[in-house]
This record gives sequence, structure tokens and C-alpha cells, in this order.
Amino acid sequence: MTMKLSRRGFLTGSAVGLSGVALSGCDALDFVADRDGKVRGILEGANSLTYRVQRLLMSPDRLAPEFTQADIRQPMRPNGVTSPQDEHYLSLVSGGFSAYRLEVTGLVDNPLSLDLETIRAIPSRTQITRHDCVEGWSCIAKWTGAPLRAILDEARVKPQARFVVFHCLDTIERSLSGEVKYYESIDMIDARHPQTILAYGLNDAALPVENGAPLRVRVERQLGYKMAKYVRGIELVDDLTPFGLGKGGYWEDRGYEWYAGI
Ligand SMILES: Nc1nc2c(c(=O)[nH]1)N[C@H]1C(S)=C(S)[C@@H](COP(=O)(O)O)O[C@H]1N2
Ligand SMILES: [Mo]
Repeated sequence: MTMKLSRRGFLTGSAVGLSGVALSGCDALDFVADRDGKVRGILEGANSLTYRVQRLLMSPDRLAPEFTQADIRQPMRPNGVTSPQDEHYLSLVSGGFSAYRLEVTGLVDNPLSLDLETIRAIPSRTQITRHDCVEGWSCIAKWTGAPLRAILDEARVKPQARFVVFHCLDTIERSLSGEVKYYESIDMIDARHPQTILAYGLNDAALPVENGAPLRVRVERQLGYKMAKYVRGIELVDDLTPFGLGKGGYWEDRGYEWYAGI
């Protein structure tokens, strides 16, 4: 019960007002964790203190700040993978992404396979927002894309779905144990948030390869690493442990917070 003790310690010191609520959640968590040690990892992420405190304090539809055209002072800085060398990706690029399909699978009644024309026909949303990378830089840019909510409605998400997993086309790491593809995940509140879009436009032009063409996530209330680029698939799930190393994202598997609220 180390986790419980350290949480209690933290709460006593810095968030006394919330401790009652948070601790009742903790007790429930310990019960589940005891039943199955394997689920503990993801429960810690999805039930981390930051996550639960932010979800308690924040209205589900609170908007991230939006800016004006005059606030865009530089091109969007590319980061992470900026030029995927995966064979499949390169063939999509050379065909102008005409063979690209976004697959929507998992806990849905109506699985989808959408080409870009179909995605662009969905009533779009444009927003000028600030991207904050965990490395300490920020960039304001204008994003245009399809609201994820519209795609989820079309796919008819089953009630037991708790997370959206984004599968990406790019290999971020090549190691002895094989190639590792980037992936990410968010909860259903962020998935249905009005500013959560699958962007295909950046600063009034087509989304460039370096920023995630043909489709990348914008989830504006979290840090940059949550915003998966080169998205090939969206999977609705109730458990994140089967993916990657089980923590809900490439960077989470390497120690970053699953809930990267800002
Ligand atoms: N598929 C994929 N998505 C990714 C990354 C990546 O390497 N691969 N890097 C992440 C990080 S750390 C950041 S800050 C942003 C960078 O987006 P940008 O290249 O448009 O600045 O993408 C995020 N999404
Ligand atoms: Mo980042």
C-alpha cells in the first residue's frame, strides 16, 4: 500500500480540501489493484492524482484558450518523428494519401474506414491554440480538422468504452526487441471535447508531413506528446494494458504522465 500512503502524504501537505474525495477513489483503486496486479499500472495512470483532481475541478467542456491570427508568430515547430521512413507511410505519401484510410475499430457498433475526402466533408472546426511541449517550448498555430466527436457518433461507441487509442503510422524507435510505433490514448471526456479534432490543416495549408500528415490529433488541454501525429487508426477500448508497455502511450511507457493536463 505504498501508493496509498504516499498519496495520503501528498494530499495532507498540499490539497487538504480535496483529500476526502480523492481518498475514497484511492480505496476503490486499491481493491481493484489487489484483485489483479496487472491492471494496477493503468489504473495508476487513469486514476493518478493529477487526473482526478483536474477532472474534479474542471468542467468537461472547459475550452483551452484560443488566440488570434496576429498571435501566430512563427511556423509550427516540428518535433519527435518528422519524416517517417516506414514503407507503408512512404507509399501513402507518394500516392498523395489517396490510399489512406482512417480505421475506427474496437468498442463500436459501426466500425469505419474513412478516406480523407470523407473526413474533409465532415463539418470542420478551426482553432488557433498554443501547443506546449514537455521539453519546454510553446508554439501558437491554427489547426483545421474534423471534430473527433462527429466520427465517434458515426461509429456509435458502445457504452463500456473508456478510452480512445490512437495508432500511428510512424516507427519512433528501433531496438533489438523490434520496431516501436508511436501510440497515444485519451479518455472519453477529452475525446468528445469540442476542441478535440483530427487535424488535416495547419495555418491555412495542408498539414505537412513533419507535423503529422495526413491526420493528427489536437487535444488542446494537454501537453504535446498526447497529440498523436500520422494517425492510422482509432480504437475504442475499456483497458489500456494490452497496448505497448501498458501505460497508454509511447511516452507514458517511458515514464511520462498519462494525464498531461495544462
Ligand atoms: N506519431 C507521433 N506523434 C507525435 C510525436 C511523434 O514522435 N510521433 N511526438 C509528439 C510530441 S513530443 C510533440 S511535442 C508533438 C509535436 O508535434 P509537431 O511536430 O506538430 O510540433 O507531436 C507529438 N505526437
Ligand atoms: Mo513534445
